[in-house]
Amino acid sequence: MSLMRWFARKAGLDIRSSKYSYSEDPVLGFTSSRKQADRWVNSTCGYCSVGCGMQLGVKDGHVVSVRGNRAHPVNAGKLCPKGLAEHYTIEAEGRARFPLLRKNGQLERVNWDDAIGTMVEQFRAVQCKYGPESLGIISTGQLVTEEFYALGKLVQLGFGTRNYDGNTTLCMSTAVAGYKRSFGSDGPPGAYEDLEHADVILLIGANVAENHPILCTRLEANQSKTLIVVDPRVTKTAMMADIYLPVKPRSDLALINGLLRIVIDEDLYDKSFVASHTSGLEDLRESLTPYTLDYAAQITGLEPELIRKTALLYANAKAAFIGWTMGVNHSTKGTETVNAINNLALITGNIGRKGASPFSITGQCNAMGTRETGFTSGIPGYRKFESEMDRREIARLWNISAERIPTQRGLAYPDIIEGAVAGKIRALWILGTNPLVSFPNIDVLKHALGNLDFLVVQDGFHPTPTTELADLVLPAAIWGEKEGTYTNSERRVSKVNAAVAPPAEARSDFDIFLAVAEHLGCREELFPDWREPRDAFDEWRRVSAGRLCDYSGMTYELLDQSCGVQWPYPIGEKSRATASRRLYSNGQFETDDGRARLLSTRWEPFPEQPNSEFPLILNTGRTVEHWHTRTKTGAISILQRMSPRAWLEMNPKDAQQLNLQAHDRVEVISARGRVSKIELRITEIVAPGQVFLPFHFAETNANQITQSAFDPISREPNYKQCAVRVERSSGNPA
Ligand SMILES: Nc1nc2c(c(=O)[nH]1)N[C@H]1C(S)=C(S)[C@@H](COP(=O)(O)OP(=O)(O)OC[C@H]3O[C@@H](n4cnc5c(=O)[nH]c(N)nc54)[C@H](O)[C@@H]3O)O[C@H]1N2
Ligand SMILES: Nc1nc2c(c(=O)[nH]1)N[C@H]1C(S)=C(S)[C@@H](COP(=O)(O)OP(=O)(O)OC[C@H]3O[C@@H](n4cnc5c(=O)[nH]c(N)nc54)[C@H](O)[C@@H]3O)O[C@H]1N2
Ligand code: SF4
Ligand SMILES: [Mo]
Repeated sequence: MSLMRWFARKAGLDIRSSKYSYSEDPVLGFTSSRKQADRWVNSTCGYCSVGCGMQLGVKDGHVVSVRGNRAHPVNAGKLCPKGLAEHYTIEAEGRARFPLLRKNGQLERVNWDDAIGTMVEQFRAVQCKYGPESLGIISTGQLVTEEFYALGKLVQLGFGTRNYDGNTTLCMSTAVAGYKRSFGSDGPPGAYEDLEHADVILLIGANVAENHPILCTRLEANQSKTLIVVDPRVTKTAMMADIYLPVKPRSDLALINGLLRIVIDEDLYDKSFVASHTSGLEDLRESLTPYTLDYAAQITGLEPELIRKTALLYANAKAAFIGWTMGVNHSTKGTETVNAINNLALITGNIGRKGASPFSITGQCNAMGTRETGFTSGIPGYRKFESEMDRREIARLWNISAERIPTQRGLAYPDIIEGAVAGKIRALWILGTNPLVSFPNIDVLKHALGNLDFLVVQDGFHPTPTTELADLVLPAAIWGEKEGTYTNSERRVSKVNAAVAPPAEARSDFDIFLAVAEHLGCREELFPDWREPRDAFDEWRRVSAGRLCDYSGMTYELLDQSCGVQWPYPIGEKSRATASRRLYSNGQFETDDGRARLLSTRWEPFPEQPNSEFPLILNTGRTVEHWHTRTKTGAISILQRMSPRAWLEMNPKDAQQLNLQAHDRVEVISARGRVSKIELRITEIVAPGQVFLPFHFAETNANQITQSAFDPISREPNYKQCAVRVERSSGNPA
């Protein structure tokens, strides 16, 4: 049975028909006639970065159903369980409806004018007293691109602080840093279509079957591929593999360096590509000296023959694709691992061609949008803070003095939190993220937030663990209630449209930013004549013109008609709007000399190795039914029923040694804290010595026990390994 059918059966849904309907609505008990929409609004899914096209069915001012858009090139009408139930988020319980200000310890309703007036007054007071950079902003990958573009200008030019980052640093910053180092710019080079054309597909630390389910349909469509999956856990994706490599945790860098050495030693590399389009081969070759087959086998725990077979398959492929996600990024060696992946693609010439690409599979629906237009770790349009030319160019486009553009980035997310602990960050604006569940080692975060003079949280839901701590809660419109664009993992820009108005007094983030700018007195300067997202999009088209992420040829109308267009799409582009586009097809990279860099990397053991007190390695991650901190999916009963609570996966050998039985309630304890009363699943999905806990559940929060260890280059947390022990909970029947 195909994975999609398996999901559908589990969810009781018919995914084959784009006009699927529940015979009986499993949540509300509607009959299908009650769900028959009067009109359909085209949009794009607001969960993951696959970016499926969908249509929202509206009846009497309510979104009563969704269906996949058959005309959309990404998903051709299919949706995964979260997408199929997405309309329930709009009227879910717990939507934020009114601005709330803390008075005498209680959050009380205020009007918008008072809310934003207070916010601006408090932020300004803190900045006057402690300096402009005492204000921090932590944003997200889940707004529309137009909002990201507006927010960057508002923060850097309006508030004048560089200490601005997002939850993307918990997620994709490693891929971004890796791309910049290897290719001179951010930007995933390939296209989804490559999954159908590659003859070898290597997936490293990417569980697409749970987390990017609609990409599995591409894998299934490619009958002649060899699929190789690298993951310490036998995931649903691993179960689809032709070759499964059960690596020891965080040994990927040793594996890839081992593969690189075989390819070079056995003369299997693409000499002409390397000579014409790369630099650094000799240093790379030298750095690989330690990575003999035996050494790689010892570090990874894999059979030497399996490693060699993988190297030969990859190097001899006509077109090879390497996809990776959080198994790589969530690591203090993440950026180096991405560079090693890029090295492997480069020396075999597997980039810029049909089927051939190194490819970070993005996480959130619009993490790409903030990477392109955001003003956090770079200047909009993949411009660099360090480049005087870039600063001058953007200043000219914005008609401001170049001195106002920072010459280097401010603090990254974990450093903003550290700054608050140290009393340097005194006010914080958190939007579209729920760090009280998602940030590692959350006791540090709680300490940081407790130190603040003023905390603003802007979210579509309230209460959440984070809004509950706010001094001011700003209620935001969510997906289905606002207009703009998302960019998916393959750089496809798709339109997002409003089907209904936000609840009560909630406003779109875009409108909130304009109102804040108005109070700050910089609206006319930063957002001249802006009324709606389209105005931001039109300015962004001009600002991106000539850059790698060139939008200048796109219009809202074109995006609506063609169901999404991949960038670069410069003005006057001749090819079909929907054609697949790849980066670096001409062998020209974004570095000064136009060559991609082959970079030396070094494997190291992960921080916090298991020891006698904490003998097990904790891995954390996701399940198909839930989205992150469950503000949305926790409120949708069909998804909640399929996956109601957290569980801990443990190998039968460890369970036997600890005298634990299936379904026992257990405690998971690290040097930082404990998570209590988790249901035990005894399964060979995890190897002996390792356990796995999903991080979706605030009640049993995995980040109570994860550690504060960050990649030195990208600042991304090492979420995937820390040392723990497991005990039976008290009061549990033995
Ligand atoms: N259903 C669902 N889908 C989602 C999301 C969601 O919350 N729910 N979130 C979205 C977001 S923002 C993201 S970033 C993506 C994340 O998508 P994924 O990266 O696929 O998600 P994870 O489950 O966090 O981790 C992936 C895999 O990394 C493996 N791993 C752990 N340690 C190692 C290691 O040392 N080496 C290797 N090779 N693998 C390792 C884990 O066992 C796990 O199977 O999903 C997106 N899609
Ligand atoms: N242990 C462990 N921790 C992890 C991970 C892991 O694998 N293991 N994964 C990490 C990764 S990759 C990620 S991406 C993060 C995700 O972590 P978070 O970003 O904290 O997770 P979400 O639940 O997606 O939070 C998004 C918030 O935005 C709100 N929201 C939704 N739409 C809108 C909108 O349009 N406007 C506004 N203003 N708000 C909106 C939602 O209600 C929600 O509260 O978690 C990280 N944490
Ligand atoms: S695969 Fe991702 S984009 Fe597609 S329906 Fe599922 S959650 Fe939405
Ligand atoms: Mo993510």
